[in-house]
Amino acid sequence: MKSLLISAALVIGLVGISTSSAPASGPVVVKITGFAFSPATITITKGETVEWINEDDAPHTVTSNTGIFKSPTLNKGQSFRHTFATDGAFPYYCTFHRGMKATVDVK
Ligand SMILES: [Cu+2]
Repeated sequence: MKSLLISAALVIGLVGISTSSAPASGPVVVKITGFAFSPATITITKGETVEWINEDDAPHTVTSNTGIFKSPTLNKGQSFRHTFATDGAFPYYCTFHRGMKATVDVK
């Protein structure tokens, strides 16, 4: 009985966290596929979160040209998120494949 109460408390706690921190619309997804970011240019609203998902067999990174975000190495199926708090254009690339370039425009 005691463990049941603890489990219930944990579930309520998790629900509380997810409803208070998750934006209503969820992250904007950019896929990494075929050695490219897709779509390469996205426009989002300030405060939104972008989630990059690597669908390639090769490892990639999501690395800001100006250092404001920097993912670890993403293997197939792994993802990385960044929330953009200020407006502007944020170019980024993959450290393993310098030809992989893309931009997040925040309005
Ligand atoms: Cu890459």
